Amino acid sequence: MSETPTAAEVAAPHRYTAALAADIEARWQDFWDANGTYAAPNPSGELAGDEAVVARPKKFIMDMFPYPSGAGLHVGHPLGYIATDVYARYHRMTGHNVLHTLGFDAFGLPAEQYAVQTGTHPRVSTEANIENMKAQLRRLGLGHDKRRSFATIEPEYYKWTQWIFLQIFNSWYDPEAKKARPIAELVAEFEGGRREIPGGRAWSELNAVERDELLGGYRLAYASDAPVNWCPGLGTVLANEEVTADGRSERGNFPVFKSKLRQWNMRITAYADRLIDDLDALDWPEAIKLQQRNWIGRSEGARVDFQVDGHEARKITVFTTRPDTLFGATYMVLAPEHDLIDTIVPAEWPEGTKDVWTAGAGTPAEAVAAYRKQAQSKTDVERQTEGKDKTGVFTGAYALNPVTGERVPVFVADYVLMGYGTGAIMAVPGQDERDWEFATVFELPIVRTVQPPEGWEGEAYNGQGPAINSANAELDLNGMQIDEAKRTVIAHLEARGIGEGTINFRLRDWLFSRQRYWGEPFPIVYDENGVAHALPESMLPLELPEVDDYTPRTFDADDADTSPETPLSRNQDWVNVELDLGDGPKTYRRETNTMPNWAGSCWYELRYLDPRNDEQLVSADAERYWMGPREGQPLGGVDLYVGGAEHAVLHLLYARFWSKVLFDLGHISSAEPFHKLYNQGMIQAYVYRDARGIAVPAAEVEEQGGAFYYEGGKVSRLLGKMGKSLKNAVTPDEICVEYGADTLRLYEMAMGPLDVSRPWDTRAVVGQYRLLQRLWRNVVDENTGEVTVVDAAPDEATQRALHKAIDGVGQDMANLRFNTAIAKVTELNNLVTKLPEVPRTVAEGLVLLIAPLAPHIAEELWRKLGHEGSVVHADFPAADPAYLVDEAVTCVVQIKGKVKARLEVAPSISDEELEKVALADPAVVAALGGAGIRKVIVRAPKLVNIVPA
Ligand code: ANZ
Repeated sequence: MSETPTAAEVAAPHRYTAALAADIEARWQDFWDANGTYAAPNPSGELAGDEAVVARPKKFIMDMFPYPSGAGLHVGHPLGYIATDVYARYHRMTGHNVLHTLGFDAFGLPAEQYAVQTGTHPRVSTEANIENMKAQLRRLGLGHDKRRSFATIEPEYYKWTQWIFLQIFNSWYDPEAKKARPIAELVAEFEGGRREIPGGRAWSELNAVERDELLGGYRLAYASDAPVNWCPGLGTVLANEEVTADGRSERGNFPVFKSKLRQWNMRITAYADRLIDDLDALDWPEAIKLQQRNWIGRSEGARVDFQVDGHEARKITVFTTRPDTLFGATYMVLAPEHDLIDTIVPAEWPEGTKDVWTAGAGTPAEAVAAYRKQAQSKTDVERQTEGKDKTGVFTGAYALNPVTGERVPVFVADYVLMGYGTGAIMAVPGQDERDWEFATVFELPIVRTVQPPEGWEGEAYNGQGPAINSANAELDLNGMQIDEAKRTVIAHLEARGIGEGTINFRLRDWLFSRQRYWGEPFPIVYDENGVAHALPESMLPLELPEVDDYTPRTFDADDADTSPETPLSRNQDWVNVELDLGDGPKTYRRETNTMPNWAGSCWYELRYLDPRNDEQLVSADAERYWMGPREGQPLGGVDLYVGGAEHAVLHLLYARFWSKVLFDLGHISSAEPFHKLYNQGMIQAYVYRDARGIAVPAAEVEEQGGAFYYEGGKVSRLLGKMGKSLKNAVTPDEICVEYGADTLRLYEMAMGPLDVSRPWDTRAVVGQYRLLQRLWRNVVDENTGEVTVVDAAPDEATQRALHKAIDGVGQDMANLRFNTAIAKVTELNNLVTKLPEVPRTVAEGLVLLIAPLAPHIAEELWRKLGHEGSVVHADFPAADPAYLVDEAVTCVVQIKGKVKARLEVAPSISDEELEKVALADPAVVAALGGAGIRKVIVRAPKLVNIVPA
């Protein structure tokens, strides 16, 4: 935009231009801030407000809050923010109390990595990024209640993240009550002898360490030495959800290894059933529900114990979904990480060992050790890939099949994963494809236990059919179909105490510690015995200490034999702390891991409700009002949550889990955080690459005759993501300068259905700018700036067009169809442009319809039209149903081919109805003169032909 006015601007000084838009937008943004236009009142407390507004139905409309990246926003980011804003504005205008705000998810790796590169403290860079992003967002005219905004790095916020951690740490899941309960109640049950302690000892006989271990097996947050995903390249461990399908870190793309490290976990698996079942009550895209169900992965089956031959006290427990195939279990497999291996491996290869079983090793121990080493470097996915040659070694041990009594060899093989079921399987090559491949390579017996169809040969059969080869003296499955055979076997095993029906989940507990600086410190200290203690609430927040060196210790990305070193551990002054936790002052060691960056986003919706409360994480009143259960939302939750589909199993699963724990413990009334979820599409952009495949700046590419050139060289063009690294980012700031925020908002909403990805095209933005220019001209004289509307009533056709638009736009907005809403507004606006004079009611209707989409120009015009208040709280117009019925059409009534009457009828009239109306018409009655009727031919709605008798 040039500073000097163009000829057109001189000719028409009051035209809607970018300069005028900038002026209007800045003024109204200031007005909104000064007047708290978007402040949503709570029913009580610090944010209490107008009772009449509180009495309205509520709408809590939320975006997935952003990570304040140093790159700032490109035009792809605000797509969802604009959509929720339009939706929120529409609901304000239709009589709702609307809570809409936005905070910042500000802990996380990028700030830390940037800090490592530049030496800037992560807080400093993060706060600067937040300021930058706030300015960018303000420019878009988003109607946020800014009193409710916060960043997760603020100690006043993470105090409550830590507090929730302690709630989780101090509770256990009671499978009978099917809910979390305080750990103190469990201790009381142990103490009072109402609950048996495994091993049969009394609570009073246990020392502190034993008690801690016992309770650790119940707590919903617990430390354990399980194998975890260790990423030497990042210097931290990662949750399963943060590891890609090919076994690398989602962030940074480094290799990830299974390594045994003592880490904090969240017992999310206790909630597996409820996390699946409660999906039914949620209004979420089916695809996301399915992803969650698959991720949780509920499988019904059985656990079966196999006695290890020659080891009275040792048994191998397997999980199987096909207990009916037990007679066909001809060998067993343990995962390479399985604990039992070392205890069952004999010194020598036993008699009968085949050469292919030993991998050429001299002893079973050597074979197993070498095989384990090799397996460690493979990812779970590589290990499970179908069609891969099956590998493994014999452990030298045998187990006894509990129904055939046969000795079956026990192998170690990496196609069995430690993290699933029991980490051990009974192998049934007759029915399982993987086992068939393995049995073939290792020359193991194959026994079919389900009758395959005729001609089925050379491969496993996993279809339906009657059981065969499945009988002993006490149990006969032969002839049974699979389901009946399963039930029968399970009953048989349960009666003998060697197995039971069980449900297994793919979901693992959530690994909750990270070896990073930039995260929430754990409110945990350890005593001299290594027993973990919760810090008392009065010591929260436990602030992240200032350190000189917050660099995480990273390692050679491929070196699995490393272990993490936390930045906080280098700070001994902070680590060692004298505390009185009730038994006198003692020295404790602080936990030096930090929480994963998911922690802050697990509960932020609750804090929006009551952001400055330092007594409670949220007041009961505010929580019940905004989130509580109601009709159609039996589990409560946010009314609309918009964000990308990439969060299907991370954030959305974790947040649901935390909600359920808080709900169980009575802190909140909503068992689900997000009632309605909507995934917006992505804004894509063209990526131009040179001959080497390197992205070149998209803005500098020129098109000539259908080909693309950069600095004279030909480049290729493909649709891809928008972003700095692909050199194709367009910022909202540039578009605001060129056209104004209202145009940008309209363009983003007009690009297509909200849930569909769409390519950005800067050249097309001007179309929406022209819409606003025409709207402006329909109300304001471009030369004088005077309002030109007249008080005359609109004609019938305009009235119909207006009410049709009102009806359609309202429905579209209520259903997030903003692109079609804009099409309807455009159509009406174009029609109004052709009127000789614009009636006030039509102009006002147009302004109100566009107000949620283009709020600044709507405010300006509303004010110019003489209204005192803000258009934000004006009523959205209501359509008059009288104008919605279609216009009448003329029907010709003939008698013997001669026109006798013309009738005005509805276009949708039926043949029967039309015939009745025609025969009752006075002109027709007169023309018939009492003659009878032989025949009536009806072609609704246009023609009735009567043939008299
Ligand atoms: C015997 C059997 C016979 C099996 C048969 C399948 C078919 P889902 O449905 O995914 O739960 N399995 C159990 N634990 C395993 C582990 N840690 N790593 C790899 N495989 C494992 O699959 C459960 C089935 O996968 C189990 O049932 C077991 O093989 C295998 F005709 O047992 B089955």
